[in-house]
Amino acid sequence: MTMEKIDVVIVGAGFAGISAVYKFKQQGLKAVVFEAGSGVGGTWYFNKYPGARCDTHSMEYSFQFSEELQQDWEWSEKYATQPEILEYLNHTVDRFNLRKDIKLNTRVEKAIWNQSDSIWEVSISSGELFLADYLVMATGCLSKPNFPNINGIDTFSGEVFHTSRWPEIKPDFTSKTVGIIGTGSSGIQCIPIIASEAKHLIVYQRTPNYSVPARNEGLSQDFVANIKSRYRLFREDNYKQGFGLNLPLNDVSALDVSEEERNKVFEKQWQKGGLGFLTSFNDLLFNMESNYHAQQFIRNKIKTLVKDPDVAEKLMPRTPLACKRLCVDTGYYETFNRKNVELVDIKTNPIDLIKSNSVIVGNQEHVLDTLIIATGFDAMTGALTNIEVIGKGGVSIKDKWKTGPSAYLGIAISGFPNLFMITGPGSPSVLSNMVPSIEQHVNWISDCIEYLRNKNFTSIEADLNAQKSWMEELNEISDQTIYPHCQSWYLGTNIKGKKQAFTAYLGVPPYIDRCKEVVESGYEGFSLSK
Ligand code: N01
Repeated sequence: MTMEKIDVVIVGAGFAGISAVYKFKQQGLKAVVFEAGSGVGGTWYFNKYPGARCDTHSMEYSFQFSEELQQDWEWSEKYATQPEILEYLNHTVDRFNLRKDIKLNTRVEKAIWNQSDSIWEVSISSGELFLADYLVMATGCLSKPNFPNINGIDTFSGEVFHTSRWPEIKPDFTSKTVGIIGTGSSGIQCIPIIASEAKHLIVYQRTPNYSVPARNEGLSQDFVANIKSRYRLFREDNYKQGFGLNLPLNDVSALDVSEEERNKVFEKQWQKGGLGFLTSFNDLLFNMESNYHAQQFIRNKIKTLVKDPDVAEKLMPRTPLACKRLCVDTGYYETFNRKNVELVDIKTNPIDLIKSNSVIVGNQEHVLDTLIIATGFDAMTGALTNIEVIGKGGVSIKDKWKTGPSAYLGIAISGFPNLFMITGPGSPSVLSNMVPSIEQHVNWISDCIEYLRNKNFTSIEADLNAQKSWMEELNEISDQTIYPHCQSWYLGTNIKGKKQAFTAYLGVPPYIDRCKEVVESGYEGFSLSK
C-alpha cells in the first residue's frame, strides 16, 4: 500500500475545495483534493436538472481571491445557469493550474486521527493511504441527496432521476407522462421547464412553498462595468449586510406602516424579483405578525396568478415565510394554468404505493413513464457524517453528532484536532452568500495553519466549553427568529431519525467580527499543542 505524506487533504472540489487548494498552494503547502465526482464543481457538477441556476446574483456568487479573474470573467445573466457556473469553475481550475492537484472519481472513505503523531490517516477509494497534518472538509452544506422512503419506490421500472444526481445526457420528456415529488427550490426551478416539454406532468406536493419571481435578465455592459470599476468595495459593502448579500434592508418594521404602504413596498420587491423580498422590512424574520403580512401578500399573488381557485388554494403555503428556504422562480405558479399540469396534494392524501409503472394515491392510479425525485438533501451535516471521520478516543463525527451537530465557529469540532470545516454547521453558511463565506473560511484556515507552523504547534483543537457556548449563542439568536417554527432542512426534520437542530449562525457581520476576535486573542476557545 502506498502511503504519501502531505500537508493538507481537502475533501470535495466544489467552490470550497477549489478556493482552498488555490490558497494553500499559494502559501506553499502541499495539498491534494479528493473528489467523488467525475468532474469538478461539487453541487454544481451534480445538480444538472433543467432550469438549475443560482438565485444569488452572479456578480456576487463568484470568487474574489483573484482581481484578474473577477475582472476577466463575463457573467451573461443576473442569475447564472448551472452550465455557466460549472464552466466558470472549470475555467478557474485551469487558469490557476489546479487540475493536477484534484483527484476525481476518488472518495475519501475514512480518516483517522493519530494522536501520538498528530496526523490524519486518510484512506481513499483506490486503496491508497495519505498522511496529512490537516484535514479540510469542503464537503458542502447541500450535497448528500435525500431519497424518499416511499413504499414500492424501488420497484418503479420507468426512468427515475433525482434532481441532485441528474444524468449527463439530457433526458427527453417529449410525449412522456412525468411525475415529480418535491416542491422546494429544485422542484420549483425544473417544474416549469419539464411542463413545457412533457406530454403530462403530475406534481406531487407535500408542503407548498413560497416563491418569488426571479425576473432574470441579461447583464448590461454598463451594469457590469460599474460593478467592476469598484469590485473590491462592492464586495466589502455586501459583506456588511446581514446575509452578506447586496440586499439593502428597509430598516422599518412592517408594523410601523399602513397596510397600503406595506403592500406598496412588497409589490416593489415582487416586481424587482429575487430574495430581496426578505429585506422589504427589518422584522420579517423576527416578528410573526410582520411575517404574516408578507405571507398574505404572496398568497394573494398566488390567487391572482393561478386561474383555478382550488389549485391556487392548494399552492398557498401556511407556514411562516422563509422558515423553509424562500424559493425564486420563473413562471412557477403560472405553470399550474397549463392543461398538461396536474397538482396532487400528498399531504392530505399521501402516496400509498409506487408500482412498476404508476403511483397510487388513495383510489387514484397515475401511470407514469418517468419519476423525478426533487426531495433535496441531508443538509448541513449529511456529507460530513457520510464519511467515517474518527477523532480522539476513536469517536466518529457521526457518533458525536447523534445528539445534534456541535462545532466551534462552524469551523472546528472538539475531539477532532487539525480538522477544519468550510461553512460547517455553526457558521452563517446557508444564511449567507456561500462563495464569500467559503473564502472567509479558507482565509481563516490558511492563516491558522500559518500561525501553527510559525509557532511550531503540531495541533489545534476546539475546546468543548467554547463549542458549547458557541452553539448556545447560535440558538439564542435563531430562537428569536421564525426559523424554528416549521419543518425544514434547516432543522434537519426532512431526514428520518436526525436530531432536530438549527445550525446556521444568523448575521454575517457579527460572525466575521467573532472570527477575527478569536484570532486576535491568540485562538481563544482552542487548545494549541506542541
Ligand atoms: O430540497 P428541499 P431542494 N415525500 O428540501 C419534499 C438549495 N438550492 O433540492 O417540505 C414527499 O428544499 C419536501 O416536502 P416537505 C436551496 O438552499 C438552491 O428543492 O418536506 N415529498 C419539499 O417539497 C434549497 O432550499 C437553488 O413537506 C417529500 C421537497 O421534497 C436547498 O438547496 C436551487 C419527501 C424538498 O425540498 C434544497 O432544495 C436548488 C417525501 N418523502 C436548491 N421528502 C438555487 O440557488 C421530501 N419531500 C436556486
